[in-house]
Amino acid sequence: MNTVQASPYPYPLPPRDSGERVALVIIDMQRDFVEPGGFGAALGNKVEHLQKIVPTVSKLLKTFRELGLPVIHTREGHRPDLSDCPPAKRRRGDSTLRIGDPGPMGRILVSGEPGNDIVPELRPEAGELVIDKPGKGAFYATTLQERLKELRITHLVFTGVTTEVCVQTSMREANDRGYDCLLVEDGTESYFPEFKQATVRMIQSQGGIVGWVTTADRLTDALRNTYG
Ligand code: C5J
Repeated sequence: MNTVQASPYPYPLPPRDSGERVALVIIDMQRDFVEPGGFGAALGNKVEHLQKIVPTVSKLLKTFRELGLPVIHTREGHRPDLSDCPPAKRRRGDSTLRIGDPGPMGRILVSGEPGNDIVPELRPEAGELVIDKPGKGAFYATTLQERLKELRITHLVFTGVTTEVCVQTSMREANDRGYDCLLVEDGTESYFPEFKQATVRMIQSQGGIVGWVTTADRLTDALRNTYG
C-alpha cells in the first residue's frame, strides 16, 4: 500500500480502484477570514497572517485537480435572515461589527455576500463540492456525510483556516465518523501561531488520536506516485 510520510506514522492512501477515495478538504478560505474588513478582522485578528498559506493550498488544489481526485470547499456563513445563527454566537465577543451587520465586504458572515466568497486563488470549479456550514464543524447541520458516502470518500486531507477552530473541529467530527484524516501543516493557519502549534501536536498525539500530520510536498509526492 502507498503511504504519505507523516507523523506519528505513515498515512495509508487508498489504492487506485479499491472502492475507497481520498479527498482534499479546504476549510473556510473566505474573504471574511483572510481579508481586512471581514469577520476575522472584526474580532480583532491580524488577517494578513492567514494569507501566507494561499499559495500552498493553491498548489495542492492544482495537484488534486490534475489527478482527478475530489475536492471539497467549505464556507462558514449564515442565511440572510440569520435563522441558522444561534443568538449566543451573534452576541459573542466585544466587537462593534457583529454577524449580519453591514461591513466593507457586505454583511458579516452572511451567505451570498462578497465577504463570504472563497478567495479568488482557490475559487471552486464546477463539479467541486461546496459545503455551506453555520457552525465551526463541517458536519454540523450540513449534508457533508451523505455526500462523502455517495462519492465513496473514506480519506480526508484537511487544509484551510483556522487550525484550532474550524479545521480542528471538522477533523474531529470526521475522525469520530470513521474517516482517516490527514492535516497538512503548511496548508493550515491560525491567527495565533501558538494555537496552530498546539493543534498540530495534539492531533497526532497518542498514536494519532485525531489523525496524521504531513507537509504539502510530502503529500504531493505520494499522490503523484499513487495516482499519477
Ligand atoms: C472561526 C473558522 N475562526 N473558520 N472560523 O471563527 O475557523
